[in-house]
Amino acid sequence: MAAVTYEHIKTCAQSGARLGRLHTPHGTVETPIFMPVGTLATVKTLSPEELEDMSAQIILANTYHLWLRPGEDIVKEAGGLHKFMNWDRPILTDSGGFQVFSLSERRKITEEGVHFRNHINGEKLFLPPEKAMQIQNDLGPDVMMAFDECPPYPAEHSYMKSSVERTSRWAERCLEAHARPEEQALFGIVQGGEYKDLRRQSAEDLVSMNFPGYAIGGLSVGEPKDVMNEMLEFTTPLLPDDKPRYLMGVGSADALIDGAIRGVDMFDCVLPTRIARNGSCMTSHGRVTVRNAKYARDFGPLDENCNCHVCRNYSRAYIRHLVKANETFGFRLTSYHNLYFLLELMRKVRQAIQEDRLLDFREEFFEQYGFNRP
Ligand code: PRF
Ligand code: ZN
Repeated sequence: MAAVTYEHIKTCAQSGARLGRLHTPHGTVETPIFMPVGTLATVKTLSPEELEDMSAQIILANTYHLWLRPGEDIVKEAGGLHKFMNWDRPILTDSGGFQVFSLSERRKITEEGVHFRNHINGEKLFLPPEKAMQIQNDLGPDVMMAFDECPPYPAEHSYMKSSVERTSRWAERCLEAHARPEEQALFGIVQGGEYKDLRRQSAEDLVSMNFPGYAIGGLSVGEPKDVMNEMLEFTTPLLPDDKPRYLMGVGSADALIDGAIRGVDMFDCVLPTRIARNGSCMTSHGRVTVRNAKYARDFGPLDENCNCHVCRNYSRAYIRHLVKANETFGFRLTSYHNLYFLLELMRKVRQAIQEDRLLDFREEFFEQYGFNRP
């Protein structure tokens, strides 16, 4: 029995979006789902108890960061990530490839793996696919990710082709090196940038390797929204219906809805927690930048349509004051609200799929959010 299985419940008759469940060793996740990012085994500013309180079902952590500190050996000795951080719901870890590319300078990609410098102390490091698997086996998440290359946008077709082929060879090496397929699922990552022929090649290569789930990588890297939607529309039908699909690094409200409509089941992004630390809040009427002077005497909630603990108890004026004074509590409040907002959005998306009305929901949501304004 595979460590993680996907149960398809129904397809939305109006939009084609999928409603399902992901069964993992740490419980079941309802899909489509948004996964809060806890890079260093903490979702910045929030406790696991608060995450449970807002009904977070699965969180993400990063191989690269936990390898550098505290080191996967320490996490393993603690009994794995779940015990180490006191979170007993599902965890997914990203493989480190993307983080190496986005954080470190002077990296060199070879067939063997990636040579780069530690972004904290400049020390020389080497990360091959086998090491990314060993680290993730030691960290012990429910879902681990294959080691891939996510080239920058735009990239030449010729470069992208050799990159996709290398990512397929690395995927084989990941499967080979994975020590605990009975306890941890390993997902493959489709690349290919904006090139349909390469997306097809990548998807076919990976599907032939029979992963228990597939991610779509290499999107949301600076391409226009239409390109991302077109690539999703092209790629998801190439993936098996009985396996979960995960769109990596996407977390804006509009992209979550548009991704679900194109058959995506899982999403993650630092966006809600990152913008929270600038005092930016996601609301049913679009972004609210609470630092703005116009909220100085606004004693209403961040979002009058939000039922979160923050919106029920704290005002825009108070949160603005805390954020402007750089008080930690302010960032906790904005982070809590933003994650609650996206988790609640996904709950509404699942309900709309259940009721075969996700396109109607999209219209209503976008109208209020401000996307449809001329
Ligand atoms: N690959 C991996 N992690 C990722 C990405 C990817 O392509 C992206 C792209 N948006 C985010 N995170 N391994
Ligand atoms: Zn709220």
